[in-house]
Amino acid sequence: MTSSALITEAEREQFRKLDTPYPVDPTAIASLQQKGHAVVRGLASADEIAVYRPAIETAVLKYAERAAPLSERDTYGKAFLQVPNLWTRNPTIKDFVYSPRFAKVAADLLGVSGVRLYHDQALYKEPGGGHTPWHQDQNYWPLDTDETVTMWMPLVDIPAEVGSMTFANGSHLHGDLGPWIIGDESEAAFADLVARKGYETETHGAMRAGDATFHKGWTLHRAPANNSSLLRSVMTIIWYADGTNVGPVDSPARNFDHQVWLDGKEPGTPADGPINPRLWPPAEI
Ligand SMILES: O=C(O)CCC(=O)C(=O)O
Repeated sequence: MTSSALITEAEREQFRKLDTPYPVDPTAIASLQQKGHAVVRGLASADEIAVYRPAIETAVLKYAERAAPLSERDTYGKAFLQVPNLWTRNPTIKDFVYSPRFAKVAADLLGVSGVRLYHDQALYKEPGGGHTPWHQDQNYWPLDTDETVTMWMPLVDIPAEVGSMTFANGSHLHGDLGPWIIGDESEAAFADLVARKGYETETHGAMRAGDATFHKGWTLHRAPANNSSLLRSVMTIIWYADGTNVGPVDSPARNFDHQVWLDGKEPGTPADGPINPRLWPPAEI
């Protein structure tokens, strides 16, 4: 059974849970730890993606109706349509984001016993969409840990000419590499830093729907422009190690995240607010 149009209600229910285990290859764990990123192929099947993609796509395209034309956006705005915390708005997407399979893979890659949800976001790079500038995610996150990870999963097959992200190997081992949040300045400053420090760069290239890359919060990364006619449909989920405290709120970007994603909880107290559920181990285990 391969065509989404042929999925019965019973099969839809079966694919819905995304709770069957995925044994993580030790080379992927070593790659995440040493290089700061890893690829995990076939983490979700084509049939599973067929269950979730319509719900995610509908939410993103609804948001896109309010977006300015590409030509009127800045570099960050041209990079993608960014729609966060879809799980709070749609029960089907909640099943995807709450997937025990995905959360367990995140915990295994990080080498921790449990993870909490930071947030999800759809990142759809439109045809003609610009490059995603070099940046470090954790500049935005007031979390008192380095044990953070993002899953980046295409919901369509992505050919090499569209491309997936490029990572600077080992950059996560140096923590905060500069104050730049994503934009023209971060692209220029981090491109210069990658060249000066001699970081090797690596991409996992073409990806199938349901493959995923994982990268740590301090890993420098970027993505190429989309010069094709394909809508690059990607869903992401970010987790951090269970037991993490809220970290310093020391920049406007972190102030925003603190209020929106961490319920404004006091720095130094557990990051366990109402929209940061522990997803591995699941509550009943
Ligand atoms: O999707 C992209 O182009 C970039 C994604 C990204 O930067 C991230 O998931 O941290």
